[in-house]
Amino acid sequence: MNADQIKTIFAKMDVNGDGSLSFEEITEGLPKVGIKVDISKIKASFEAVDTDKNGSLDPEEFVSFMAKI
Ligand SMILES: [Ca+2]
Ligand SMILES: [Ca+2]
Repeated sequence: MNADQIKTIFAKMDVNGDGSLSFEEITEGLPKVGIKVDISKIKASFEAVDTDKNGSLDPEEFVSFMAKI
């Protein structure tokens, strides 16, 4: 998956348009882009890449997230 594809997925999943992805947006959004969700795995990856611990993923954190799942 390249940077453009990840950017497109990010925009699709950012339902409230605040420029970051909450845990809910991730769990609800991944199935929509054809990615199977395993909640425990997603939660672990989410926490691992949320480096500023603000409970949501900015585009940069999301790139790390996509590399993990
Ligand atoms: Ca959002
Ligand atoms: Ca964050």
